[in-house]
Amino acid sequence: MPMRNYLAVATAAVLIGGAGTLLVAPASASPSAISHFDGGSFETPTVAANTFQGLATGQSVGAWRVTSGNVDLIGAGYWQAAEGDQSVDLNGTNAGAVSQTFTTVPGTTYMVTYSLAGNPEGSPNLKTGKVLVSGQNFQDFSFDTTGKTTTNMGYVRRQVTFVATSTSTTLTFTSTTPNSAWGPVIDDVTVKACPPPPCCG
Ligand SMILES: [Ca+2]
Ligand SMILES: [Ca+2]
Repeated sequence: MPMRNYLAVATAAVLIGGAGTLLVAPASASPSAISHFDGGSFETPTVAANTFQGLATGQSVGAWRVTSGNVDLIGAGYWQAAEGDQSVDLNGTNAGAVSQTFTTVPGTTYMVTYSLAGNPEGSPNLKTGKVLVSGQNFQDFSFDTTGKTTTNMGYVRRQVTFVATSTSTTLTFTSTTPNSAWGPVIDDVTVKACPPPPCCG
């Protein structure tokens, strides 16, 4: 078993090395491939079914990072996800935020779409939060959980567009629901570069 693992790692290293050689070839390539937007459905890491995991500031949720307070990563079956199995309660035991930094092309318009609901298990009924782009407030959102349940979350689809001003952009979802363990819920975040106008209907 240990030897098999060793061989697998060695093989992977060789393959990565080969790909690296190809990437290096165009000497004039732009210098900024930090990352691409990823993990918008919050499916990794996998949380045990019918449970959730609290994550504090500085901890990772796949490609995201908790950047203030704390959040809960909700496992399959605990409540309905908008896409896949998992979603995020932006209030862990109190208001939190998740952020992701990804590569962008300055001057290009990007469309962010996401699914929004609220943790139906506690007050207040009206959950509030914000979408920030590189620290600037781009959208206030709210969701009323009146009549919603864990099996009828009532997700709505929202969108925000921004024009990139830098080779990297940080997208943040933050709760503004204070003094509560039951916050806004997000899932299925996508980021797409828009074609030249008119676009992004
Ligand atoms: Ca999901
Ligand atoms: Ca919570």
